Amino acid sequence: MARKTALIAAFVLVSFLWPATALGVTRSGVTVFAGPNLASPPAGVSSQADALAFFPKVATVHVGDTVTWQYRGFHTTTFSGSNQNYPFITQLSSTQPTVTDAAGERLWWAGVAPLLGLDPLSVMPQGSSKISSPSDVRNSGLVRIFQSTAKSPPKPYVLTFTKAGTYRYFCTVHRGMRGTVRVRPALAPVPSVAAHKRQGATELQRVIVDAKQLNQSKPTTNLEVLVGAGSKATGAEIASFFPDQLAVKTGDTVTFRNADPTDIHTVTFGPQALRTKIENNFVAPVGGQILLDPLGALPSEPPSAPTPQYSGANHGDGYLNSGLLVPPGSPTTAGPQSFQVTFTKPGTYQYECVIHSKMDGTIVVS
Ligand SMILES: [Cu+2]
Repeated sequence: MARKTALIAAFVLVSFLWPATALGVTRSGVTVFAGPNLASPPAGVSSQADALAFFPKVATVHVGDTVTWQYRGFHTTTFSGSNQNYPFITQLSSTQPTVTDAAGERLWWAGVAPLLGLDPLSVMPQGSSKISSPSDVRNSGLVRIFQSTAKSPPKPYVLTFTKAGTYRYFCTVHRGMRGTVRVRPALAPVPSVAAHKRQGATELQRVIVDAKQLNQSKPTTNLEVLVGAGSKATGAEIASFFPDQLAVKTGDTVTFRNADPTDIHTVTFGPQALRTKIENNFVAPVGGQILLDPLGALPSEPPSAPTPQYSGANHGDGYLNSGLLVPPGSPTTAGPQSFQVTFTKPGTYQYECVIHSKMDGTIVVS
């Protein structure tokens, strides 16, 4: 008994002499933010700006420490082990159902195009709350984001690192969004929690500088609209059309081009109620799977169709959709990067990206 007391006394004494972290005892762990902390964007930064990055990008902790991820956007924390091929959107084995447009006609994809969904690997949490090797698979999953509301933000993801090593992770939604956890032996020096916070703030400043510059994006011709803007280096993204208002003449063909290397977008014309419905249903659980609404994810015209002519009455109500436009630099097999429309009738036509809220545009045809 006395021996035990002595041991405890020795431990307490050592605890005073050594920083608690050096002994690997519980301490307040590092927090990594997935996405920005821009509750109100700073002056000069668009409210459509986002940061597809982890802050800080590198966390350095001791063996036995925890790292906590907090989500400010549609992101995951995924340690994929040796499987780097983590799909996000996936083609399912069944085909698209019959959907009719406002004119009562079947859209082209029924029974032809594969059903599109989110891959369970990306969506579902995987593994325990401890990780002991960089080859272990752990995933925060997207479920926590789906379950969150404006009033109840996503639950943080907490992992305890039990062995030294360099652990790399990414977001399955935004593959350019990567981070590292360096786990050091108990006595090795590591930056303080406060130093991690400062580093995160410095990295966010770089995003803000980029975001201000990206907001000046301009197409090279006056018949082009840039769909989004982004920087792979910092993860800065502006979910806007550049320009968001374009005046053209009857007969002009406008090219909408994804100029955002960080993300996918759509160009979707149609009445406001339809666009809102597609946006709200874009990702929806159906019978145990999470499916993408074909009205948003697939082009409204079949792949072999010529450049669509837009009169404001297409498909009975003015519906016309690009489908998913992939980021510049994607392999050509990933899908189209741009979408062309010839405007055949004077009018003011609203469109939007059904993936990003308030990513809206107008074409005025005279
Ligand atoms: Cu978008």
